[in-house]
Amino acid sequence: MSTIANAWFVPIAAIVAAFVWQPKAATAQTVALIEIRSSPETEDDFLCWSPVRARARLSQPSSDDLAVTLRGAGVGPSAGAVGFMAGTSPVTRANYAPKEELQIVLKADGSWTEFFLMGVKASDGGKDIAVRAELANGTSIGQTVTMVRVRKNAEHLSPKERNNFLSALAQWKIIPGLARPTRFEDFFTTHADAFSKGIHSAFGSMPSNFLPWHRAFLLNFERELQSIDPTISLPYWKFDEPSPHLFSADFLGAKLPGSNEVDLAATNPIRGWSAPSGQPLTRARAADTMAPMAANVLPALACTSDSCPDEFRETTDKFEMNYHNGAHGFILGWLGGGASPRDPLFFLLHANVDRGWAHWQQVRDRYDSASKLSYTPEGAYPGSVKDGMKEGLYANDEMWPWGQKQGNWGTPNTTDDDWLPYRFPFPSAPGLPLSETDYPTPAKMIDYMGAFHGADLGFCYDDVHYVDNGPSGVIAGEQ
Ligand SMILES: [Cu+2]
Repeated sequence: MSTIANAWFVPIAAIVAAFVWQPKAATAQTVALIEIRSSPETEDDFLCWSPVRARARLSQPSSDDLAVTLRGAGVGPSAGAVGFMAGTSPVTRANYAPKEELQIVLKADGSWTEFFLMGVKASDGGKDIAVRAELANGTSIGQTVTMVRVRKNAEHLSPKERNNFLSALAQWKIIPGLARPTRFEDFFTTHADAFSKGIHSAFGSMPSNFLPWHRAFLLNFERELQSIDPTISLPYWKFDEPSPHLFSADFLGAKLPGSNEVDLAATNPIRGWSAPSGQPLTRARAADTMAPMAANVLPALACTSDSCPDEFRETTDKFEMNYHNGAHGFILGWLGGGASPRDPLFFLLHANVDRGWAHWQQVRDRYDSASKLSYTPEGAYPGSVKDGMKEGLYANDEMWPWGQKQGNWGTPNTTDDDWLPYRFPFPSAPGLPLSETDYPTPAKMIDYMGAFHGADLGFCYDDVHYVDNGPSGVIAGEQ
């Protein structure tokens, strides 16, 4: 009688399956909503390597929960990629383990199910990844798009990325004779004033906030470029390698033979780049075929747990005096003196110095700003200059020009109390920390990936990942 029993069993099973697998949630009216950084805005849907909170829900209540698989689908062969982690308890560097896909249950009552999302492969100049909720049969019932927006080696930018960057930069091109200074000129003036207040420690033996101040300065610059085009990230000039693409007429310019002038192609958006006086951009040396200071630079920018300095103090001195000064001194021209931030290469040079700091932080695990291994001086300015250090240098101090206070700032070993008369409101970015009222301190700049405090600042480098093994740590398949 087993045949009869089986004949009955199959249709019953089919009816049960139909009941279970065709809940109202799968009908045309009900879709899955996915929010990155747990907000409905899409302006904040940009990722770096850091895990960010995300969530999904059914668009309307249903009779049953619905199991879906979250998966990232790149558009095109050079698209970026994302990883997923389950749950709501914070992801740390110790438990970081992104998966290619994640099964979650969308609740029948339409409430949110939380998870974590992180970049595992950089995007190519735009939002090129769809994060989808798929049914068991592969049908997508909802998606949102995102970009893994990371700072890349300028030498390897795609034509699209290069053009996006140059086109935004061109909006700040100085037009000689124009009465109103451009935003680029504001950056130049600010750096010049900061220089005179001791932002570079070359004036004495005291520690300086050179690294965190420039990290904030670069982020300020990058966020304002992103307000022109949100797909932009600041590229870096990897100055220990030849960079013929970067130093070409189609990018930041090729030095003309026998002259210090820089050739920019007729189609280059920044063609005509000049000082307010009309003086054209000048560089004394070309970095297209040779690697400046390769022997000197490489050990610091690619140091290992054996060769990286242990403490911040030694690290910052090396980065500033040896590598940063060396790179400026190699190119010369505008980069060799006080006009240096008038050459856009300044920002790419400093991005590489900052990347070197980020690499050191990664190798040594130096994200805890309360430790003098990560930064010194720790704590906040004690209200005394007996130790020769002033407000603005300590980990928890506000830094000019972004804080509420002005002047008497960061000048070691002097009684100078000049007050600088203006401040920059730090530009806010959708969904990210730092703003006009949440101004940068050294401590906030140190933990830029949120490795210690949990909130990333919205930038990262292509080869400095959230954990040492980086995207190669992605585990294929379901969790
Ligand atoms: Cu510099």
